[in-house]
Amino acid sequence: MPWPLAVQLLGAGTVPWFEARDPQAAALRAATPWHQDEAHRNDPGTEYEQLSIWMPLQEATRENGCMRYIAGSHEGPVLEHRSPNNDPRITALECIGLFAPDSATLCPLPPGGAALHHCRTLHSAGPNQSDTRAALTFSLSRAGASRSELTGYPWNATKRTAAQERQQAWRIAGCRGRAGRRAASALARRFVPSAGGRADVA
Ligand SMILES: O=C(O)CCC(=O)C(=O)O
Repeated sequence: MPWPLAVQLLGAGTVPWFEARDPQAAALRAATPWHQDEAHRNDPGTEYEQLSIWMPLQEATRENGCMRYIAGSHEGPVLEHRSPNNDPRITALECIGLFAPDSATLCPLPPGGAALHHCRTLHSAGPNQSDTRAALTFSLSRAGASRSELTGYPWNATKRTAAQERQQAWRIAGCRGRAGRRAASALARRFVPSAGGRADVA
């Protein structure tokens, strides 16, 4: 369902970008910081056409942290962001650019409802003061035009999240694996079977 909807809005070539579950259970009462999803993009050189579909798994109210949006912000630039508490291990970003949080539109939703936002829409979710709160986010993106002058957002250069560490470890392991395979086939080339079937050094 989210995919055809996103294709209608963004056009052909729209593909799933990420899915997330936002639990914000009772133990996690803090608000989701104000941010623009595009600030998370770390694939420089292209324009972004991305939208997110946020679906609460129960009624979303002010008390359990419904979404809130700054109307019209999708038409502006990506404002400055940083890692919350300046901690690069945190995946979230918070907007530290100039905007008026007091002008936010709250978006309570009934069960089964959904809210859509563009990747430049400034948004946040209020703190959860209830004992249940869960939501799903489906984010979809269309390949934007190539623009070499778009060099990426500086706050992403210093991120060191657990996911990035895992990816890095996986890449290193992958390289070792390839290097290992190259070494193995080089060795295999040096050992050619002799007429008697015994492997000899060539
Ligand atoms: O559910 C939340 O707390 C925030 C979700 C969000 O920021 C998003 O879907 O982009």
